[in-house]
Amino acid sequence: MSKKVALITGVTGQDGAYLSEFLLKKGYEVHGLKRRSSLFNTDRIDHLYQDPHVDGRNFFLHYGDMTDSTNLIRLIQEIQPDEIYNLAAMSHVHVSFEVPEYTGNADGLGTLRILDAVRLLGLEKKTRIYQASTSELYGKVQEVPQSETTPFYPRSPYAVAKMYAYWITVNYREAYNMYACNGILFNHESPIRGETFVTRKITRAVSRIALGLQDKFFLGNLDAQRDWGHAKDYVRMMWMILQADEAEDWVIATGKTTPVRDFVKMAFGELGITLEFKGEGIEEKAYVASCDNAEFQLEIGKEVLAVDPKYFRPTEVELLIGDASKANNKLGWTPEFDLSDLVKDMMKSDLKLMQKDQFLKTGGYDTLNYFE
Ligand code: NDP
Ligand code: GDR
Repeated sequence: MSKKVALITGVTGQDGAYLSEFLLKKGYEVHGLKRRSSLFNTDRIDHLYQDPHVDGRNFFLHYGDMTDSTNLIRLIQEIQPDEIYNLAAMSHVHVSFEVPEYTGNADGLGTLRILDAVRLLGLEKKTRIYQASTSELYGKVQEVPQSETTPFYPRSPYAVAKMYAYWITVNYREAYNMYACNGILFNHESPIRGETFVTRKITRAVSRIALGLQDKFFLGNLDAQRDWGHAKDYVRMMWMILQADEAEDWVIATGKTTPVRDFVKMAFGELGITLEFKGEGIEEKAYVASCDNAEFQLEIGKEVLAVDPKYFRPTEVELLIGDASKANNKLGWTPEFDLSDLVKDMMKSDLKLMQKDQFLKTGGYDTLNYFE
């Protein structure tokens, strides 16, 4: 049997990297769409790179952009994928308030461009499409836990763009009998999560504070509650969705929710540090209450966290908790990682990364000034 061919948009992102690894292990030929940027943007997939001069490659990168239809049509024509995983997006909810039109173009219309390219090229019967939908669609709380039947109420330009993407995927499935599915994924994180999402911002800052590289850090809404899973479990489900007999839409979540504040406590807890939170709203702060680890010289009573309203969003999504029983019952999906495994994995990796920074600092190699 010939190899299956997959195209992953957003291959340089967190999920793109894990999914590439997963599909390569399954024997796929994997093609990834990456943007041209003035700095290298392939850190997460550099370990998968294969020398173009060597025969038998199964991982290929192509320049492209979700805002460029001609590029997408040409690539899909050349690649003739059996499966497309549409993961590319301007994925930061807060930033989408700053760049709403671009977000609509890349995240909303970008999805249409993929679907329509498949239709134009007559690949409706060959190519299966996975659309990276999101729990942000639920937005303002209508019911908990949120499932495939919960009504949507998007609360950001990002979520509104993703709502267009969700429905255009359903529409193309119904109108043209295409195999196109939405995975409505709740937040999923990992050691390679983007540094400006809250979990990674926390694990990086906690590691730096413990090592004395930073004094304190600032967050926004500490009360927001998220259903956090591990990206490794979630990319497995993306693949399972496209192997199902019927094209359908699926919620993927752990079914447990946790406030941002508790994630902070868990991250410090990994290093044997406990915190005391005092004050309310924008006055809330966290102080070191105890430190059981002799490796870290943290003074008891030291302020390590404060709230900065600049991280508040104009409209917030307060509570997300997903009900993945459909995926569980029909596809047999259950997550292997729980939140404490996730925090452990992220803290282990960020502590190591920051120890490397500390080492460079001690050696005097941390400040290379190109402009001297
Ligand atoms: P990341 O932000 O880590 O990755 C996004 C990817 O999209 C990057 O490869 C980025 O490229 C690429 N990209 C952005 N804009 C464009 C564009 N205009 N053209 C081509 N590529 C573009 O996101 P995640 O991996 O975390 O998420 C993957 C997808 O799943 C996204 O669509 C996200 O919205 C969605 N999602 C994520 C969830 C999560 O918790 N992680 C939950 C639910 C949905 P570059 O590296 O150059 O920036
Ligand atoms: P989210 O993730 O908006 O859920 O979108 P993010 O980690 O950015 O925020 C989660 C919650 O934490 C609160 N928060 C902060 N967030 C950030 N980024 N920075 C802070 O300093 C901070 N302080 C508090 C936020 O207000 C929010 O309530 C992610 C993305 O991956 C989307 O692409 C994806 O669709 C959804 O998850 C599911």
